[in-house]
Amino acid sequence: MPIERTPLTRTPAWANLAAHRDASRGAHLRELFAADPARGERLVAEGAGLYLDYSKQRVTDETMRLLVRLAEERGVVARREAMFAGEKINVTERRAVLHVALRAPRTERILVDGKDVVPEVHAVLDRMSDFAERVRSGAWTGFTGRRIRAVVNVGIGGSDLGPMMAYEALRHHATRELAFRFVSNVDGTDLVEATRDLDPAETLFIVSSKTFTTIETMTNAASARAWLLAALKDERAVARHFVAVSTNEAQVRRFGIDPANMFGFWDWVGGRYSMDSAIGLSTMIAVGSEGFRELLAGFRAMDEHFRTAPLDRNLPVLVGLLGIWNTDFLGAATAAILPYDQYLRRFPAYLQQLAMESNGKRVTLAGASITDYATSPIWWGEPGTNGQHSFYQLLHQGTHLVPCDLVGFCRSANPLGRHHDLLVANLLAQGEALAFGKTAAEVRAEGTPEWLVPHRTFPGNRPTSTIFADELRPATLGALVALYEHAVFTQGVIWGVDSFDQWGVELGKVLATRLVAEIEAAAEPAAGAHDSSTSALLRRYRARRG
Ligand code: G6Q
Repeated sequence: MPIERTPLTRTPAWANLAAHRDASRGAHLRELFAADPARGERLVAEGAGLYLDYSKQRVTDETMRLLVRLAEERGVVARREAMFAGEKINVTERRAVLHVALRAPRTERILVDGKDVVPEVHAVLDRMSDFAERVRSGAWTGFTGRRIRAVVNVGIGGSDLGPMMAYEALRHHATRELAFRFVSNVDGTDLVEATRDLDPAETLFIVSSKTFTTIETMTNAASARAWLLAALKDERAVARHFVAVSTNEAQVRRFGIDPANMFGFWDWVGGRYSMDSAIGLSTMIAVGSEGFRELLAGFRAMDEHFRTAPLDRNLPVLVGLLGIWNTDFLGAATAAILPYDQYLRRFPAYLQQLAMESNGKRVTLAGASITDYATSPIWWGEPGTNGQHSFYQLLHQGTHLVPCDLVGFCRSANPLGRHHDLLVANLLAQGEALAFGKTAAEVRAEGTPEWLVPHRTFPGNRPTSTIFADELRPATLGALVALYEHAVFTQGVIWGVDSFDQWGVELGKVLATRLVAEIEAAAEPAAGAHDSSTSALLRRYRARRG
């Protein structure tokens, strides 16, 4: 059982940060920039092709020094090394946490329980490459000999959000010869709509499930199988139209998928950290083996940066620490991710799982309740500029403090007239407006009537970070995802939680299993089986479901 360390809020660094916050309360970003003309060039860091400008965060050099001290006191470096060394840092599940091994070069050695896992990683990657290229070229055909035209990934949570986000993000680099669909919800609508216009003879299903027991995925996969067989009327068709990505060979076999068509991974890859494992098979089919390897190289570049850059210039550490500052010292309950790139439109959904399932915890590694500090903020977001015409009002003038990460690219994948300049102008303008606002004096100077002045005033002092990269390529996406993976890791170490378990999703699953039995049973549910609200809803549903 892990031994409790000094409680976070009793560490010297935490106390110093709280005192520093109290002493510097009121310093507005307007003043910070006015007092320090070089601020916008100094409070920046670069790594793995990403440029981070955090000068519009409400921090000073002293804040950063104290935050780095906090990372040191909390043992971020030792924990990082333990992760890279394959130690079982997921303590509640007694597992190593080695998504970094998924992007390690062939020459590296990473031991788990005395066994080097790198050769296995590359063996799977090579099999994936072979399969992906056969699907792309048309060499892999469906049961009737027709080439595959549509790839449907069936998975949920970590087995869906990563591949779905990556496909959207890399669409520009993806083959247009194939359609890609992602089915996750147990709501039959998801599968029905995804397959409605597809031809079963030309459709390949990738059943992605680490455990191969997840109710949503198994239900969707069974219905997909029935859809296929209704058209092709031969059980042997399953072998040509279904492949599996899983760690559970026995279950894959039971489903009827030939283990020769199974791509494996390992218990040391967490679901939300698995988009660069075989779970990325759909991504590889979309962007090709080379594109996927470029994606891995981007992840790897950020891993190397995370491992070697000094803490005060280390992007994931900085992003993690700024999040702690905003959440725990400035009281921000949420954080927004605002990608100024349409291809990243599902990145907020991906990041929600990564951050909130990892650090949405209320006990420490040793099981002590966390009562005097906040853990993960609520992440949300939409791509710019769309959000500007909806919720940005609250960001600028609402009563909540919402730190934002603005993500943008210097070159567009689809240069079209002035579009990209307009897009980037908006990104820059929002960062500026959020930081500096518009004072009442400025509003008055425009001749605004006095009664309207408060409405037109922008307080500013709203913190943002800007993440800029040259262009959105597979390597950039890898670096961006790894940036947030390691930022979430850094925060988890500081908050003292297990970032790699997810016990919080269990209870609902157990209760749903019981409820589905009660919904489908002939007999009325026993009186008192549930609270009065659930019982009444259950009775109403049974009476009306038709
Ligand atoms: C992620 C979670 C969770 C998981 C899904 C799917 O970290 O563990 O989102 O990925 O529940 O699980 P399977 O891949 O086992 O179907």
